[in-house]
Amino acid sequence: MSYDVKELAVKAGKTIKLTFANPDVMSHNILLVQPGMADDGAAKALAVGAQGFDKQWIPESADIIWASKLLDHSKDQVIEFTAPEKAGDYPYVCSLPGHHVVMRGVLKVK
Ligand SMILES: [Cu+2]
Repeated sequence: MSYDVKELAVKAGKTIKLTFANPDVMSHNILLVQPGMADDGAAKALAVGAQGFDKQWIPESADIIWASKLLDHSKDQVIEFTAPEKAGDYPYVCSLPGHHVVMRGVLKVK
């Protein structure tokens, strides 16, 4: 249970195309959040509680820059986004309960 890519580097403001594929038997997602907000995002996701799977474990939060769908085994999603204009380390995390502890990485914006 982890992302095979734990660090990505991109230039600020560039258009990025990212393919997120899930070869695992469990479902996973990926959320890009503001610097330092990985644990907060995961905590907010946990608070979604019983509605978790309906909401794909994506909480409402201004700190979430984008989120993938909840991907089942062997599914993938192409995510196109504009890299943040502000340089920094932007964490990405899986918001399913408990996953964020090990399922996380960093998008380095330079
Ligand atoms: Cu996960």
